[in-house]
Amino acid sequence: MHIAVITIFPEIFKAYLNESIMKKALNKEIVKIDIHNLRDFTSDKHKTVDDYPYGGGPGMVMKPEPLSNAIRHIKSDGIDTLTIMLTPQGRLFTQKVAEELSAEKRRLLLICGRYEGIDERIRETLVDDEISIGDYVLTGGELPALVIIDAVVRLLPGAVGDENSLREESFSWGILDYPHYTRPPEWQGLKVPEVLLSGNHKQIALWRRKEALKRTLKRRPDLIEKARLSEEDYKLISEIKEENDGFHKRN
Ligand code: 4GN
Repeated sequence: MHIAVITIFPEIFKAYLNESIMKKALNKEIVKIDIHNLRDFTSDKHKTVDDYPYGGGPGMVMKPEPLSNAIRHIKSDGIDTLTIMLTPQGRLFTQKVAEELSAEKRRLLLICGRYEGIDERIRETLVDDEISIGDYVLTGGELPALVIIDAVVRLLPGAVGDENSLREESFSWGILDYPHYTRPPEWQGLKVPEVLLSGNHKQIALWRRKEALKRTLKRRPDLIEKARLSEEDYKLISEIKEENDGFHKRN
C-alpha cells in the first residue's frame, strides 16, 4: 500500500511512524508513506499557507495555491490516487472504512488541514472523499490522519505478527472485545477465571464469546443490532438476559 500525506507538521508523522508496528510495516515494505511539507509548495519568502477569510470572522483559512501545488506535484508521477481530507464534516471513520481503505488499489493521499479550514474550491475540485474520526474538533488533521494510517496499516497482510489475531478480532464482527488475562493466576486477591486455565479450547471460545456479548449489551447495545450474530450468539444473549433477571429478582 502507498500513502502520501500533506501537512505543515511532518515531524508529528515521523515520530509516530518510527515506532513499533508502523516502523516494522515500513521496513518490511508492506506500506510506503511519503510525508510532504506544505510549506515547500509556497512561493513567498515567509512560506505563507494561510490567509484571512473572505466575509470576515475569526481565524484563518488555508490558501488554495500551496495545496493545489502540493497535490499536483504528488500526482505528477501518474500514480492513480484517492485524495482524502480529514475534517469533522466527513463521513465517520469505522472499522468498516478501515477495511475498505486497506483493500484500496489506489495510493491514498491524506490532506491535513489546520486553522478554520481549507479554501472550499480545493475541496470541490481536488478532494475525492472527506473522513471524520469522530464528532469532535481538533487543531489539525494530523492526528486523524495518523489514526487512519494506523487502523489501515495493521490490516495489511504481514503487518501484525499473528494473522489470526486480526480475523478473530471481535470488532471485525461488530461487537466489543472479551476480557484478557495474563500471569500471575492470582494478583492482589483477584483470580483469573478458571475456564481460561482449563485448556479446554471449546469452553474458552464459548466463555470469551459470551463475555464479549455481555460487555456489548451493557456498554454498546447499539452495536448488537448491527452485528452479524450467529444462532449460538442469540442463545448466549438469552442466557445473559436470564442471568440478569435472576440477579435482579434475588437482589
Ligand atoms: C478532523 C480535523 C477533527 C477532525 C480536525 C475529525 C482540523 N478536527 N473529527 N481539525 O476527524 C478545519 C480544517 C478543522 C482542518 C480541521
